[in-house]
Amino acid sequence: MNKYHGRSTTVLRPRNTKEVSEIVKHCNERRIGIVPQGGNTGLVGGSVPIKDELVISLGNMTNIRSFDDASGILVADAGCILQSLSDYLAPHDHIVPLDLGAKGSCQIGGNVSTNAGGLRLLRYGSLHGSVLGLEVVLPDGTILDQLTTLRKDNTGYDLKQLFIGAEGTLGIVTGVSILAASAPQASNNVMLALPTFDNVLPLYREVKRQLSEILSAFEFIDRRAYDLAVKHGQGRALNESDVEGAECFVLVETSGSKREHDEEKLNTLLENLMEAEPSLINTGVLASSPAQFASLWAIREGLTESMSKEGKAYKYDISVPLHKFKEVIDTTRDHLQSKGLMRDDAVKHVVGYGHVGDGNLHLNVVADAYTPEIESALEPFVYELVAKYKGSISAEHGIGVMKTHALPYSKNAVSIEVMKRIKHLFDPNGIMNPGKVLEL
Ligand code: 2HG
Ligand code: ZN
Repeated sequence: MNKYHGRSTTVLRPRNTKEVSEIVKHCNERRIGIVPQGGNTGLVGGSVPIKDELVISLGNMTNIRSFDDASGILVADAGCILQSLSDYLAPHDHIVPLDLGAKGSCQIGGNVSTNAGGLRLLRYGSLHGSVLGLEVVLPDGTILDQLTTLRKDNTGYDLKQLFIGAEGTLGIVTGVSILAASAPQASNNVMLALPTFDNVLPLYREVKRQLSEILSAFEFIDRRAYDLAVKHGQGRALNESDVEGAECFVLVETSGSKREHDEEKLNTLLENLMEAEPSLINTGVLASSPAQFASLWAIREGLTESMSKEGKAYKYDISVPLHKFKEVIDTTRDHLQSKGLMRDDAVKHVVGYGHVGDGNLHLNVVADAYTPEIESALEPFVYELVAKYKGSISAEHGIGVMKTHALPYSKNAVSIEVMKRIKHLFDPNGIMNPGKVLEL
């Protein structure tokens, strides 16, 4: 993000849980603040020190502890890179039930700690469901071993859930037990160009109805976001004639167990969509080869990088009702215009993309530079808009340091008070990722 900067002098890279425990115990006794760090791909500054905290990087802990190909249960060190886990599971016909654009560098411990959502949550659900157990070093150095490999374990408080999405404020996740999914035998995708945003919802209904159990992703990209991805060379652009007049795009993925069956369903879907009066889509580009499948995904997965290449991106990762996606983007743009901030390219673009199936919009405001004027025009404006629609100010990226002040837009006072009590119970000295999730 190039937005958050601390003044740490020290990074430690422990090789095993015992070393993490010893470091944390030492820090707790001396009241030294700690920032646990995975792949450092977060977007809200959760893994970046605020002051002079000690950074504990998990990157040296990369052992796969066990995998059972009958149950699909994988147990791995927190520092395993998501892509390496996928590569490990591939010959065993399994996949990690989580997929992100950052898969080449994000780590499973960070994914769990931030409760990362990603591109296939629609199909495989959230980590609150697929994580079966965790090993965590608590802020006093105690190792909490909850690394169970049981599908069912209904024995009182489910402690692991507290650490999923705690962003390292309650302890450091050092090991993860996760339920891998069977690898689909056939995957396909299609990029649909839509004449108007109003068609997204009816399209989603239709796609769900017709593709049913093989639908694995339904991603929304608005026109400006698509154009920026193309400009910055992400994936191969669709033909000019195919995208002419399109207001937005939807990338649909299917994952099933029989190619002919899935292809038949997809082709029938496309025919029905084209024949409908009025047609819900301008056109659909169906991947005809693994290379094209990857290229269509590259457009979607490359959006974040395109925003960064284009300028400084203010990112609002919000949950709002699906039919409000466009309104949120347009209202924000109008607001910045009325403040005179779209003049001289101070703000260059206001774009939206996201996970329709999860009601999660990524509103990106790309500016020439991060400035106090733009920030004060955006906040609390965007958060008030989200609160008005009873949405969430963070659908999947977490709170980090970016949104601690905005927590009350999504959580009531009683909830925040309970969160503070939990934080105090685990970390009475406040050494664990201080200033993240909850304000200092
Ligand atoms: C995505 O869905 C990520 O691509 C990043 O959550 C979102 O760049 C963003 O704002
Ligand atoms: Zn996302």
